[in-house]
Amino acid sequence: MALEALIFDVDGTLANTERDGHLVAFNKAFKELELDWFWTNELYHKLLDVTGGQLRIKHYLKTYRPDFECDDVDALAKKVHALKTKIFVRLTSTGKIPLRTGVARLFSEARAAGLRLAIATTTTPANVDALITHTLGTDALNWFEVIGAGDVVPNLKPAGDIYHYVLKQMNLNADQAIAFEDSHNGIISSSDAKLKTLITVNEYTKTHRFDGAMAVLDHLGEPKNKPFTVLEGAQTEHTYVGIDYLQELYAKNY
Ligand code: XBP
Ligand code: MG
Repeated sequence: MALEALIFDVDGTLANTERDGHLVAFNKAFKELELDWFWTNELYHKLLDVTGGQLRIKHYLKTYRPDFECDDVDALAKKVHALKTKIFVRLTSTGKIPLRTGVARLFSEARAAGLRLAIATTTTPANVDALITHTLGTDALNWFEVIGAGDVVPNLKPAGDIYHYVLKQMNLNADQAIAFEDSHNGIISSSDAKLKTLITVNEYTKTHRFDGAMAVLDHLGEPKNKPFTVLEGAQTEHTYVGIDYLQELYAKNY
């Protein structure tokens, strides 16, 4: 078998969308709808255990606001979430949600090397389209053979559904691909589909457990001036995630 494809999570992996985008958008939506809710960064860190914006809102109400009176929590969560998505999409066009270190470079190296690319995320499809378009250009949507997002599958991460879906769409076995994730829920999901996973942590996930990861890095690194640090896994001579490093990981792990 040979490495054929790279499958990327979005939130926290391609960009710090949670801190720079989703949290900001949630709070703006609450304000616009005159709800007396405000999520601090500290609270949001905890709320991230629950994936999916609507489920996160409902979890918040149940756990932190049992006093809040509402006849139809599902309808309210849907309404708040729809507005939050609009705000998030708007935010992506301001340039305030940049891609993480090394992401754009890795996409272009992977394309040049003939690797197939895909996305596997639990976020709303409109968010992915907007982020990719505004950071890489409209044409970049075509770089991804499959964009598996949100509700195309019944169960969000940590369930493995979205990775199973993407592999099936690409007609690939797990041992032909590598997954890129940033969180515990993410690697539980990719591992369920038997994918080996490379982790780049962020401020919300640096204390997570990543059992079974090929390596845990602080970021993907850049060749000239920004080497990555290996936080867990075998040390390497490589200083950034390029095709050679991925082939090294692939050979060691599959
Ligand atoms: C991402 C999420 C998402 C986003 C918001 O998890 O948890 O819920 O926070 O997206 P992962 P929506 O990175 O593991 O895919 O509000 O559109 O659901
Ligand atoms: Mg993520």
